[in-house]
Amino acid sequence: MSILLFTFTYVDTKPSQVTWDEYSFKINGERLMLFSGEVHPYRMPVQSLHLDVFQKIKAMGFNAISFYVFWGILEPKRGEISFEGFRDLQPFFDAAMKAGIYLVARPGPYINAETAGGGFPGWGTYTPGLWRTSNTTYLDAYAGYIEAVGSKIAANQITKGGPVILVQSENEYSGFQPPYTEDFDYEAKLMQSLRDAGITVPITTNDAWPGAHYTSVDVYGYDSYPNGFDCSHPYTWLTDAVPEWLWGGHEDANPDDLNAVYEFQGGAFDGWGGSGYDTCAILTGPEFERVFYKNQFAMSTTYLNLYMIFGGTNWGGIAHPGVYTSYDYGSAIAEDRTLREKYYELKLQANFLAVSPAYLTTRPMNIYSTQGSFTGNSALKTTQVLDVVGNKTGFYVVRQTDASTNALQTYTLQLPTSLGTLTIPTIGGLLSLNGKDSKIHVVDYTAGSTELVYSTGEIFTWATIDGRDVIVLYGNAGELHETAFKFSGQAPVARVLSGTGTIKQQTLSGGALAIQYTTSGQTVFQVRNTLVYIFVDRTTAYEFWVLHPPSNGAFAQFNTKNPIIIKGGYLLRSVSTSESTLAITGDLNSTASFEIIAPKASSQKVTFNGGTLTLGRTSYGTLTAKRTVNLPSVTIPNLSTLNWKTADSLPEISRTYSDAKWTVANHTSSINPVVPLTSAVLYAGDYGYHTGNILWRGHFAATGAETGFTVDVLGGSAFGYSVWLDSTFIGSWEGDAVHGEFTGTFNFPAVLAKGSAHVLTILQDHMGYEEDWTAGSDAFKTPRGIINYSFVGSNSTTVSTWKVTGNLGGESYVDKTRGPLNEGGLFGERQGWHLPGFNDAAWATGKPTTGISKAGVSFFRTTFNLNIPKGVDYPLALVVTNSTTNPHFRSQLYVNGYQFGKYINHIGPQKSFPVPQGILNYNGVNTLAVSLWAAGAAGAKLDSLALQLTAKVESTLPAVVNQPSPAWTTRPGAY
Ligand code: IPT
Repeated sequence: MSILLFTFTYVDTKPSQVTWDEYSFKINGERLMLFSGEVHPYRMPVQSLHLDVFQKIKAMGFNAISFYVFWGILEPKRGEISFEGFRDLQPFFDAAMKAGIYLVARPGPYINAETAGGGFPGWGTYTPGLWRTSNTTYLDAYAGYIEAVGSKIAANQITKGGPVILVQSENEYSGFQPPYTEDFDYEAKLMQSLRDAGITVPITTNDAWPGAHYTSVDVYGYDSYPNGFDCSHPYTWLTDAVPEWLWGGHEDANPDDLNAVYEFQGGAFDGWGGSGYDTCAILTGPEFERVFYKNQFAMSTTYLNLYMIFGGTNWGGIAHPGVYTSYDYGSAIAEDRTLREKYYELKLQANFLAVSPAYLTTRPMNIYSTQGSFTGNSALKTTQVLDVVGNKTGFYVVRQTDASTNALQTYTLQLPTSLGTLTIPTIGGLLSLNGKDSKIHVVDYTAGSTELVYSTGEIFTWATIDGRDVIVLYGNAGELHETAFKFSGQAPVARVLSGTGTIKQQTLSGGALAIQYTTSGQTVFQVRNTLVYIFVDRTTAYEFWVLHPPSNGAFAQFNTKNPIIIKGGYLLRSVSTSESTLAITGDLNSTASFEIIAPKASSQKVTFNGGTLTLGRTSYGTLTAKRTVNLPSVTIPNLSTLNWKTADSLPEISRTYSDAKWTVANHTSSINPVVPLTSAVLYAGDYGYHTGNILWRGHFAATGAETGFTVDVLGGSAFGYSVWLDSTFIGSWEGDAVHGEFTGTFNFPAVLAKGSAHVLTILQDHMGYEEDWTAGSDAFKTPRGIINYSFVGSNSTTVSTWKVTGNLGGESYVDKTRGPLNEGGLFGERQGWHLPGFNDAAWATGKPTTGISKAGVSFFRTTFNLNIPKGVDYPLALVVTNSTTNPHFRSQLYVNGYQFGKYINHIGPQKSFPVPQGILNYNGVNTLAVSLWAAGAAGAKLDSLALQLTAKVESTLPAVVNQPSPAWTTRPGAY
């Protein structure tokens, strides 16, 4: 008898490149603060611009980018997955490698993200079985997608020499529609699908709050949006908005992992009829960043992802009904890729954490005992965050108890230090904290060979350059601060080398020199020969950059060693050194005065964007240089004087129009959770039309008794519809910001002859499918179409045939380059009139600012040239003005075939539609097409339409390659 011996060896397949413990992630064994920003590849279709955005994120001191993948655009027809055109993810991965920034991939399958269907494909709306559960119909539905996208992500993992370090499973699997609850089977199966696709890096998930859902992932974490989304009250903060409870939530959910925040509010979305993204940028402005992000640092957060850092654009049909074309999000990097003040504030925080390794092994020591502690002032809360591994350094995060107050508080700090408990400032006076502000004061903090006993002035960065420690400290203008450093031997004396600031100094018993200063402008002082302090006010601190020359090898751009500190410039992207030359690249929007702190040997010569700088030297040895900005003037075409052509885009209402090629809407049942009320199912999605405008035609024979038509149409918030009886317009629901569904009654103009044949034509807007935030709700299946209808005055009238059309081809969409959501069902779109190269010679002359004089839809086309020189970044936007005289119309703006604007005149708020370079051809001809749907009998026009520069920046923007924009070709079978 033989005995079979099985030896089970546990093979740890988890890669050594990404590990973690209760404090932080480690990459290649090294702890790091992962400071990350959210970017969505599909919201920036110009793939060559990813690198620009990534370099900007990296220049802030961030080291990671988190991104969603939108299933619905990759698999618009079940089983046909395409990465064509802007959908190819490889340029996104490659840009991250070039910028030297890690990626966190979030492929869903559910993503939310204010994206149509929350990322689910349109065909999901007629696929049976509950989605976001372990129902096999759903598991089967996503299998192909996860396999395809998973393997693309897998090929770009850090283990394969790529930038991907983490992969998220699901998204906010946190809320469940009763009777459904968290489906552990689904959770396990989805993770397995990701593993099967080749994902080996740690799998994460983002609970909507620390509610301990889906804790079976490797590194659980949570989301937080403490200031909410009401951008119309941008100065209103909740009084208790600063949430200490998140720490306890984290400790309950996953005490063995770091405190990871996979989404923290970086802005806010804005909906139809909203107040606009400038207000969202105020709601989540620099004050918000200081208070709320520092509160996360008070809870030892070592993975922090800001949603969004660059929002981009809901071009085509990307949006769900809750948002409009812009997805600017009020983010640090605006939709036109310019930098908001928020960006510069983040740069201060990210750089501090990047040079504070002691932070990576901290614990908050006094959660819920923060009020009044260390300051004796109950109007303040101070969290003590101690390095419990190094057992030396402390971080004291001070903020207002009432987060919403604007009142200034003064205080002293009683802090335990290596020199005993000190009352700071030790030289007298008081510290102060503005309303809506927060500071991190450090204790026993190491900066090179310098030991700071404490510093109330916040640290921007420090570096040891040529054997000398340079520390950059900052505070609000006019604030009193104190910083003390240890010395041994004879007490040194600090002396001011430059600047208008004065200092007071005093030695402390135990061997420390305390220096008191007021932050304003820039002042430099020196202690012995080895220590240079630069103290600046906040806005001066904004001007500083810390850059690292690339090292060698595959991950050269990820280098964090050999920092070079440079003051000046709108944006500094990179430094490199070769022999004795330091090469800086960056962008300017005004003349720059640089101050460069770099090793002497490698900065004998300094170039900026390739041109040699004339160098000066400060008394304390740093380099100075001036560089005038070069902002060439350009001519932007005046759209109102161009030759415009126009054609009717609603021939469907003419007597001679044939709908023979339309889809017959003849289904008698639907799996849709919204149970059909009509005998023929009139949900556009059930017939494969999932985006843009939808047209319905109902053929009926009159009884002679009908006096009108009542119809209940569902399209999503801000949708509208118009109804024609034969060729006669009988009315519209023009839409408002609130209604996603509306029942309207439309009177017939005259009695219809008994037995006469008629057709009702209904044009409706489809605002995108709803999200599916609550798992088990199947809310994304909410149909778009006709929910119910009846004839007024005649119960017996029946529609003999309903027909429907949306975009040409439906799920077998025509334009594989611009993707499945770019075109809707307007006649002009089905014909390809929005595309470059369409021959409009036979069209009439007519401008969108002349418009149309009746209800209906018109198309307008023109072309123009641009000639914008290289070396600048001059973003452009199509700008409309708001009309009050002809209020009810909807327009779509197409640039070189890409739909980059959906304007609803009477709902708003968006009037400026940024169109990125690469969609716009900056050196050649461009085609602009405009659709205009007038919902009232009087017609409508655009009051104005202009192409405008939104900024002028001299730039080392990486070369922009125009996104392919295939020209019109015959569309076989177009109707
Ligand atoms: C959180 C989602 O995860 C994200 O996809 C996005 O929708 C974001 O919100 C808001 O912009 S959901 C959270 C606000 C409950």
